[in-house]
This record gives sequence, structure tokens and C-alpha cells, in this order.
Amino acid sequence: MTDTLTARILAGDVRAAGRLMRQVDDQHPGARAALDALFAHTGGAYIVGFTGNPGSGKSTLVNAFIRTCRQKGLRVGVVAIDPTSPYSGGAILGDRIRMQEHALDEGVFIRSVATRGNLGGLSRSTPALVQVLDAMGFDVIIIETVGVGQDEVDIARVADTNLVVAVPGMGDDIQATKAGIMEIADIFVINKSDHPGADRLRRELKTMMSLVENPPEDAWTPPVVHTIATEHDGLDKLFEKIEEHRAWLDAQGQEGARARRRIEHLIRLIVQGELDARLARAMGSQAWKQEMDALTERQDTPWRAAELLIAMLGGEA
Ligand SMILES: Nc1nc2c(ncn2[C@@H]2O[C@H](COP(=O)(O)OP(=O)(O)O)[C@@H](O)[C@H]2O)c(=O)[nH]1
Ligand SMILES: [Mg+2]
Repeated sequence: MTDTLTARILAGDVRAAGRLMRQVDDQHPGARAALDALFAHTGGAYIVGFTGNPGSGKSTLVNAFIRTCRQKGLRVGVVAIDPTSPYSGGAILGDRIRMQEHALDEGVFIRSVATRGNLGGLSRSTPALVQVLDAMGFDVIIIETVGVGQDEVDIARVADTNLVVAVPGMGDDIQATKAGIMEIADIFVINKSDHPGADRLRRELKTMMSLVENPPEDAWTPPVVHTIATEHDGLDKLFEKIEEHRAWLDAQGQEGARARRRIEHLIRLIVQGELDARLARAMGSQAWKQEMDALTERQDTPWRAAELLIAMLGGEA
């Protein structure tokens, strides 16, 4: 069973891949064996993260970027994460619509993930989905994420090159400074550059970057690229900057160490997802309800309760 499924995925069969991805979402026990079998075939894809506030134009930009990649003959897989929308909700439909230009293109595979109410779901499923796309032989894998919480920032770290998408005219607060987003930016994209304030935002970003103390001599300075995603404007420049960043990574000779760090990071995400899921299960149990009864009566302490909870996490994976 697993053998035929993995063989079909390795051959690029999108229906087989879709099936495994659904199994990953449903935490189907069979998914693990397939993921294990696929892992040896991964590592060939270049992963690009698109992170930015809702409405900054990420999906539109991804759509335009896919077109640029396709013109160069590159096959593209996309994992679009929207933690605020339910599975059947508008954002996911919206993503489909914004990317539907590529709906019939066999060189493009788009997978939307919604995670509301699914504890540990994002960090659990995203690395697996990326691995499946990688094994399918896509040249470029895009991860679109909102980047508001630690979860999304963690997800972004899976990428080789991280784009942080900002838009002009949002007032004085530089949106990108939020929640560690600055640190993950390899390239800043000022999308909606047709709106007023794009140059000002560019200056703000440059000023912010100049505040980095004692950057190493060979450090990468994130370039700022202007785009108008709706008009496909600035995409060639963006592609060029991604290639420059990739070349810089190669020149750093960091590929080995980076690849190691990334796999380690992936494993940490998988463990975090698993722990979150186990924690949710443990805290939903009868034993825990009784413990909470005892606690509210001051018959036990939070520290002893925490120990009990940790002991309860050790169950079956
Ligand atoms: N004026 C303008 N509108 C844009 C641009 N890029 C995207 N939009 C619009 O911004 C809205 C949000 O875009 P979307 O791609 O869904 O943003 P996301 O939530 O970040 O994925 C849509 O109505 C887009 O048509 C742009 O460069 N200029
Ligand atoms: Mg979107």
C-alpha cells in the first residue's frame, strides 16, 4: 500500500500526493510510513517563504511569482497557511481564486492549510507537506504565512530564502518589526508600491537595517524590492534577488551546516506539534479534570500538577 503510494508520489502523481497530504492533515497512522519512505528523495527543492500581514498581497504576489518561475521552466509547489480561516472559509477560496491562473498547470501544485482549533496542527503538518512537495520533484516550494505568532515565524525558518512583505501607508509603525519578523527577512518586499508612501517605507527599512551593530564583513544585507503584484511589476527583480541570496548562501559554503540546522529545526517543529497535541489530549482527560478539582480546593499545587501533566504526555505517539 505504502509502496505504491510513495512510488506514485515520486513519479509526480498529484492525486497520490493529495491523498497523503489529507492523511497528514487527518493524522492518519498510515501517513508516517509514506513520509519515512519519501525522505531519502528530498532535499532538491529551493524553499522560499512569503511572510506578511493579512491583506499585504502575499497570495497575489505568490501567483505572480509562480508565473515568473513557470516562464523559466521551474515547477512550483505552494503551501499556503492561513491560521485565521476555517477550512471551508473565504481565505482559502480566495487563495484558490488568486492563484487559479495556475489551476490547470501540471507544473504547479497549491495546497492550502487552515489550522484554527487544531492544536499543534500547523507545526505538525507544514514540514510534512513541504517534504511531500520536495519528494515530488518541485524545483521551488513556496510557503505563504501570515507571520504573526511564534508558530508562523518558526514555520518560516523552514525556508532557504525568506521574503517579508510589507505595504506602504500603514502609519509610523513598521509592520515588519513585529514578532521577530525582522530577523527572518532575507529580502524585504514593498508590495502595493502603487500606493503612496512606498519610498518612505523603503527609507524606514533601510534605516532600521543600518542600526544592526557590527555586522560581520560577509553578512547578507537584505535588499528592498518594490512590487505591484496585481500588475506583475517588480517580479523579475524579486527573482533576481532570490537568486543572489541563493548564490550568497552557496558562497558561504553554509549549505552543509544550513541543511543540518534545517533538518534539526524540522524535527523540533515535529516534536512541538506532537507535544501540543499530547498536551491537549492530557488536559481533556478525566484524570486531569479530577486534578483540577483538587487544585481548586487547594488540595494540590500547580507545580505538582505540572509534574503530573508531564508524566501524562509520555503516552503513545
Ligand atoms: N493596489 C494594489 N493592490 C494589491 C497589490 N497586491 C495585492 N493587492 C490586493 O490586495 C488584496 C489582498 O491581496 P491578497 O493577495 O489576498 O493578500 P494576502 O492576505 O497577503 O494573501 C487583494 O484585493 C489584492 O488584489 C498591489 O501591488 N497593489
Ligand atoms: Mg493569502
